[in-house]
Amino acid sequence: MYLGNPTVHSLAGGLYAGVLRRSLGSRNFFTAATVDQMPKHVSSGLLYGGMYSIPVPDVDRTDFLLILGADPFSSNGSLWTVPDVVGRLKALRRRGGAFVVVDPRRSRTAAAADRHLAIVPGTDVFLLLAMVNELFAASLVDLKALAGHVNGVAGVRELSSPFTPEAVAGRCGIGAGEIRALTRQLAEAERAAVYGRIGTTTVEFGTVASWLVDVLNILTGNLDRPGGAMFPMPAHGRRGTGSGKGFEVGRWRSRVRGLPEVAGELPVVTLADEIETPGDGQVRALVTVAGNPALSVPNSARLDACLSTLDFMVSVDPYVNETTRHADVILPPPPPSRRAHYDVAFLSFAVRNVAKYSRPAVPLRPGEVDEGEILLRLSAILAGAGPRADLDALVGLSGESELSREERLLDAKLRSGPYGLSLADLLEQPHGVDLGPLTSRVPEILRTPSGRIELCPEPIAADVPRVVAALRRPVDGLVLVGRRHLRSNNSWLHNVPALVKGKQLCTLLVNPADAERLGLVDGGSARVASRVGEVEATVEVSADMAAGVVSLPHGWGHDRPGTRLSTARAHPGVNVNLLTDDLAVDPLSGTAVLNGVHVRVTPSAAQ
Ligand SMILES: Nc1nc2c(c(=O)[nH]1)N[C@H]1C(S)=C(S)[C@@H](COP(=O)(O)OP(=O)(O)OC[C@H]3O[C@@H](n4cnc5c(=O)[nH]c(N)nc54)[C@H](O)[C@@H]3O)O[C@H]1N2
Ligand SMILES: Nc1nc2c(c(=O)[nH]1)N[C@H]1C(S)=C(S)[C@@H](COP(=O)(O)OP(=O)(O)OC[C@H]3O[C@@H](n4cnc5c(=O)[nH]c(N)nc54)[C@H](O)[C@@H]3O)O[C@H]1N2
Ligand SMILES: [Mo]
Repeated sequence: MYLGNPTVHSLAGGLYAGVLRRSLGSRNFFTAATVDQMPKHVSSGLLYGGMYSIPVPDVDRTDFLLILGADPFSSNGSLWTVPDVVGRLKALRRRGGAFVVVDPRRSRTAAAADRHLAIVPGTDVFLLLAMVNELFAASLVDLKALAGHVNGVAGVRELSSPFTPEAVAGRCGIGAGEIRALTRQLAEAERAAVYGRIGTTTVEFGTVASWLVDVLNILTGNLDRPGGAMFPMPAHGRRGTGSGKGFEVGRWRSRVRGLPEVAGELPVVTLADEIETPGDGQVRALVTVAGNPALSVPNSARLDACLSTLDFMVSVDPYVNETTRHADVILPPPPPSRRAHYDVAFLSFAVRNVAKYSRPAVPLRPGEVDEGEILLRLSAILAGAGPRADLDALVGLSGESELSREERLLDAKLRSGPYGLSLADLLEQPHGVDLGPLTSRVPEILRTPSGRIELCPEPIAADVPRVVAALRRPVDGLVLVGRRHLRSNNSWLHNVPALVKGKQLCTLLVNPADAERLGLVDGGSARVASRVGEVEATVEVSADMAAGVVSLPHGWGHDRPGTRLSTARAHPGVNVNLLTDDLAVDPLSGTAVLNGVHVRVTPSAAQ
């Protein structure tokens, strides 16, 4: 089974993804997390004991924000539900605060920042380690209220010792003086937060970099306090007890490549191996829900080819697209206007604690089946209970109610939640209930056996020698990174005419000096090649791109036969994942390296 990104956008996905997984009863379970945020789950799991304990910048009360590898002006924030992020970051500057963006591209967010630092892709880990090093060297460490709740500070000091600002400057492209100044600005701000996203997770050292983001927040006393990085408390969540079992990875390994399990799933970079390789346990059938791995997974040409060899495939998806064209059966969910919504996933990462539920704006059409019903029937079939099983029983409900099944489940979660709300409360306030600004949660949120934050977890310490070795590796050649655009969302909005008209979105951004040297012209065509494949892309020469780095967005390449996406087909773009490498993974999280991919770029004959 493969669960894709919109699984976390729907109430059905939020309530039933776990039921589906349990019903499958197989270890061949994959999600988009291992091409996305899994490093953050692992670092949070190791630091706090819970993989969903991910702090978010308290943007409305902070004085200084350091953003790495994220472009919230385009993405709207990620693992950081921050409506009107543009307005909120403007307000931060108006009240005298500042924000700095670290990104190899002058993104929309970087252009609006107080400072933009153009880093070499994949090297945030060095910058962050040097900042930790400098905090200790300049005696700027101050845990404030966290003192007494943190183990392992001395261990972190030792791990950071080789990474002086001078040692990393040449490697990450940011001067030692700049690193010192940035560290001081972070440490001396009244209230500050560090935030990292895609450019810090889908990289060679994704877990170590994700961990360092939190280490900086902790060492400056900014974790868990107003204006720092705080843990939301959603209305459907549960308060913790202050300690627990902790978090472990690698409880089992994948059959073919021996990659470790993370959070009960296997890295999606190895799905093709599991389909291709004969033997006991070979994957011969596949369920996809809200996913388009034929475009979204590295070396996707290989996975795409594998999908056509399966004995059976069923997809829950509204489109016949690059992935679902291989399915024997497609089960289409209704569109957002005809479904109920409560944001199970995104309210857990919101900058204010809020709760909001909406019933379907318009009813289902005759014969249409709600996504919740689709997912539960599928679960019942997978579990061997057959298509006519009692679905209420499957989710532990009994008796009659005027509420829908999803409403009953949500009601139960709200009632046992921290605010004692009920569904009726949310129905009474259709615009949402404001539960106030974020509040401090340490130590209640911790689920480590020690009941403390484990700042220097053993699996991470064991990965740092790999970082030390990489420090000595020379920087050479061109590297490829990704980007997002406001008018697009992964692969699934390109069939909407209003969103794809106008300027072409899928272009290869190239720095003017690189273009000149390589003989590329704006609007011309370039051949981009990597270890695994090549594509021909339209060139956009742009001074926003750092020299030595090129950028292509993902989710494009809608030129495959057998899809039914007429609008997308007219604006196909190219699939960047024909270039990304399925052998390149962050070993601690099994997450793909999608940024910092070595490529060769030449003018194409078509030019
Ligand atoms: N090179 C590169 N690759 C990347 C990334 C990158 O930055 N660079 N980003 C990665 C990231 S962060 C992610 S999250 C993944 C995404 O990877 P996927 O989740 O595999 O891909 P999406 O393109 O999001 O496809 C979503 C699918 O869900 C369907 N869909 C839309 N709405 C619904 C719905 O309500 N219900 C159901 N059942 N289906 C729906 C769409 O038709 C589409 O088929 O891609 C990853 N791949
Ligand atoms: N409009 C829109 N919104 C979206 C999406 C979308 O496709 N479109 N996708 C959604 C999804 S699934 C996700 S996961 C989120 C992602 O949310 P973000 O992480 O904010 O995503 P991006 O806009 O891709 O920003 C990533 C930035 O990292 C930079 N970068 C690349 N490599 C590196 C590196 O090595 N170091 C550093 N420091 N920076 C690097 C890129 O240049 C880019 O500007 O967005 C979500 N929101
Ligand atoms: Mo994502």
